[in-house]
Amino acid sequence: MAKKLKFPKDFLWGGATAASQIEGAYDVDGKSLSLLEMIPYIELKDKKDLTATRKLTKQDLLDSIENKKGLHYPKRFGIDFYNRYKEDIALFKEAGLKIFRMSVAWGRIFPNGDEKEPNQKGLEFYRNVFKECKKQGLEIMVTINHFDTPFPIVQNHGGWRNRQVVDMYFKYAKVLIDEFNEYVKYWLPINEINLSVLMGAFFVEDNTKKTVFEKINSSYQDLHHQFIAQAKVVEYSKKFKNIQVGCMLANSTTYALDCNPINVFENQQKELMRKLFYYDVMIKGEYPWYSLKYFKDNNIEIIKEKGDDELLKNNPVDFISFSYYMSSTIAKEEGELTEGNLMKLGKNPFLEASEWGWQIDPIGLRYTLNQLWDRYHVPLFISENGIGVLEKLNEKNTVEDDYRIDYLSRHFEQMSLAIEDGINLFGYTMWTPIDVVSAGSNEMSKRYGLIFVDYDDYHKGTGDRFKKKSFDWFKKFVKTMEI
Ligand code: BGP
Repeated sequence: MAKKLKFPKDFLWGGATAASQIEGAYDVDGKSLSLLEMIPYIELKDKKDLTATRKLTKQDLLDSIENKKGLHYPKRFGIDFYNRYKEDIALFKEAGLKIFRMSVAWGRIFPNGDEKEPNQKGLEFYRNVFKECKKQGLEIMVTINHFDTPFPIVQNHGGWRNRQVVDMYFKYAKVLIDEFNEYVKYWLPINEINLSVLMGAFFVEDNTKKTVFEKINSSYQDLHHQFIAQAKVVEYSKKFKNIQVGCMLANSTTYALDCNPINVFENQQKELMRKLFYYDVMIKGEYPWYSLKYFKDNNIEIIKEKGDDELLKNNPVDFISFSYYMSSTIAKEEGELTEGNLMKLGKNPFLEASEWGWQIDPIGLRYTLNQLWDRYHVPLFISENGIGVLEKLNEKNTVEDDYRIDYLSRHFEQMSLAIEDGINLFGYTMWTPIDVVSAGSNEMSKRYGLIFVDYDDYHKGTGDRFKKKSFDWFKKFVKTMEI
């Protein structure tokens, strides 16, 4: 029997994408390459072991510019949204989406970062996309920087480590807000701010560091610059009545592996710097006490400019957004680890995992919403959630993706319960309404969409779009709230 869920009438149901994973047209109309477009597709023996895709040297990146090795760079091609956006936006509307989250490619607007004037061709493309969304009645959420910092900014200016990049970013962000505030109500300055420094730094330096967190450790200065860049966007947004700015984090929900107090304490402590630190800075507006101790203990010195503390204090975000895919466990003595993630943490014997080792935990979403609401009392938005699966079209030109319907239903149910708990959750954009190139493993095979796209890992195929079973299911769900 169908179960009817309770959601507010104006709840924003939608889908999320990112420029480097959908657009293609990497060298069209003046665009520069981003770091992500310089990572080749590598066939992995074990899909869950992503380490091979992480071993690029600076020379590999330089060779990729003219593709000296004849490799395939999937994010240069995406799913050809650059040319097919009208068709895609019409499908999103048909699927019942009320909001579309997308990102702008910085390299289309300021290809080298230091130009005085923006590239009009780039602005024109996004204006056309936004107009199309409005025509279809879709609300828009824009991520200003979704991992794809232009390579010239990294190569010539050293990336986010250089304070001048804050100015380059802010000039870019201001242009977007000035040009598009009438179309775009919701703005996310930096995607997954707890990972984005990494996505830039990963490939060009610090390849000696073993774990993701060792790398983040060495990147707190870059992160400080991103916090400042974001606060500047919040400050600027106050000029406009109709727009809101949110943060965006890769939410890491962790539990103690068991009730051994040693493990419970370990989880509590790890959670501070792994997760709450980021929210605390962006919502409470200052570096929290435990981070100061952490920096001292680890000899980390953050260079601040005069006025930085006030800027952070005066400009907390309007809402919290986060991606939620999985949860994991923490123990003092590390046990068996999850697979396929950038951040490998402990397995949970009570949870099943996707083919890429991501542990599926709908109740963890309700837990997370409760935790964030309790700590911050700021409106919440789930900006990514979904499941990546190996899929093929069947003879009826569709995909019977009951597992996706199950995944979504179970998460929606927990969201509705969280709203009944009293939490202000105002929207959800699934990752993703349409198959895209994977951010982490750079393949097409890891499909998340309600819509199947006929490209393989080497961008071979017609590129045609086909509705999966979940497409009709979602469309009906948005109308009836029935799972
Ligand atoms: C998030 C990113 C997205 C996205 C998603 C799924 O971290 O913001 O860009 O792709 O994860 O990850 P993947 O594509 O690696 O499966």
